[in-house]
Amino acid sequence: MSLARTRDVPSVPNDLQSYWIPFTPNRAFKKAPRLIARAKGMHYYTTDGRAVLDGTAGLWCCNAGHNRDPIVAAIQAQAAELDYAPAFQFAHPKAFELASRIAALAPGSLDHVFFCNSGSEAVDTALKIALAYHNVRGQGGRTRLIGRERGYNGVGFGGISVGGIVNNRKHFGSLLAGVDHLPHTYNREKQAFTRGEPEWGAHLADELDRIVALHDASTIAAVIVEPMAGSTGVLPPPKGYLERLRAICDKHGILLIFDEVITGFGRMGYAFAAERYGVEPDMITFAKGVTSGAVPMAGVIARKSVYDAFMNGPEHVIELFHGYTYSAHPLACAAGLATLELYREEGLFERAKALEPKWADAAMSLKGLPNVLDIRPIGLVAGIDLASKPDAVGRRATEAMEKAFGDAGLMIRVTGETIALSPPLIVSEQEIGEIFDKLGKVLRTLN
Ligand code: PXG
Repeated sequence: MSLARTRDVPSVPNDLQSYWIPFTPNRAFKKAPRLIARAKGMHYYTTDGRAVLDGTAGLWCCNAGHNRDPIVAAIQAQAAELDYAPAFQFAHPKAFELASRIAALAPGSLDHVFFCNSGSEAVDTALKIALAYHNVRGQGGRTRLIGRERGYNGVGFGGISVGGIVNNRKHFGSLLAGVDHLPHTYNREKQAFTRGEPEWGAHLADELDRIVALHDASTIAAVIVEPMAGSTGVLPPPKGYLERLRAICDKHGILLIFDEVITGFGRMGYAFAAERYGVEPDMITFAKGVTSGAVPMAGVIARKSVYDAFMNGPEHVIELFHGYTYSAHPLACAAGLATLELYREEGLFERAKALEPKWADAAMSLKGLPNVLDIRPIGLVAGIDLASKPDAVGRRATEAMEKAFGDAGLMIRVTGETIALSPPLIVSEQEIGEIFDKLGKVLRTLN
């Protein structure tokens, strides 16, 4: 069957059936597909040639804009020079170069980089490093992992266990044992229409003390939170919240992990949100923006003290039994180096910071439109909550996404009844105006 089939392949029509599309209602999509053929700068172009303004940097990843010439050239040159080198027991020069560059961007003593290929792998890697860290230090009883409600930490078993999204958890059995969750920090009554970090909510960090009192610190390995929760609808941290989490972790010898898969590489106006908040976690997970989405790449940045804890014992023995075939893949490293250079040359992190007030003003201009319940701008991100139709949660926001793409020529992202915007950091002031004009028009037409 297989040989005959292989020969037949050229005559098989290109239909929509075989591809099982991730995180997508497949049957509805295949009835009315949204297909993207190419991209440049701030725009996507559909297969029928329409330009679509990218309000989301793909899936929060194309921070430098699309198909930027220096990144394209770096990937092409790398593909011609070295396709692949074994990631274990061997290495190639660009892996070291990129690790050094990332370490230089990270705050304080976060200075060792472990490479992965996706945010999900980065999260599971950080959780495993946390468990192993305590183990090698003689505290193997520290096995509990603490996440947060409404957290999105990818789709690996570790990530969905510490994550706080019911749909990502409910079909997949009992997940990791020994996990607990902090409460999320969103309260519409106290925080609606806040620009940036809300005043209310820092006290919710103290829930960690309650969790420690319940389980005892000697059983807890790590706490993982997104500094700004992106996927579940843009939840900025309350003022002082992350500082308090850090202090409680310090008090009890618990590692603090910031999941910066979305917040890293300029999204919050800094290389990492840790810098924006002046809070140094023990590990940072990153992905997406490191290559501006051009090649899959991710990783964990660990503090020197975390790395050093493993560097005991005989020197010929592997210190951490973990890694991926494609850790630090040459194409990804080349793309990463070119991307970081572009961020530096064009000052894109600083640019995001400078644009933040204008971005927030533009986002807030939607206040008062039909069904708009809250708007949360922070960095170059905004979450816009819509009122749900009775018995159809998420339907109104999905209609907004369909109309934005189909009629208005605007890419937006939807999660539940929240619209999330996160344009490439090259967005101009005029394009910011365009994004919210187009979205405003769409919101006025929804029923
Ligand atoms: N952590 C965080 C904080 C994320 O946002 C992941 C881990 C997992 O990354 P990978 O590369 O395994 O997908 C993410 C991913 C959305 C959306 O629209 C968000 C993500 C991915 C796809 C869509 O909110 N975040």
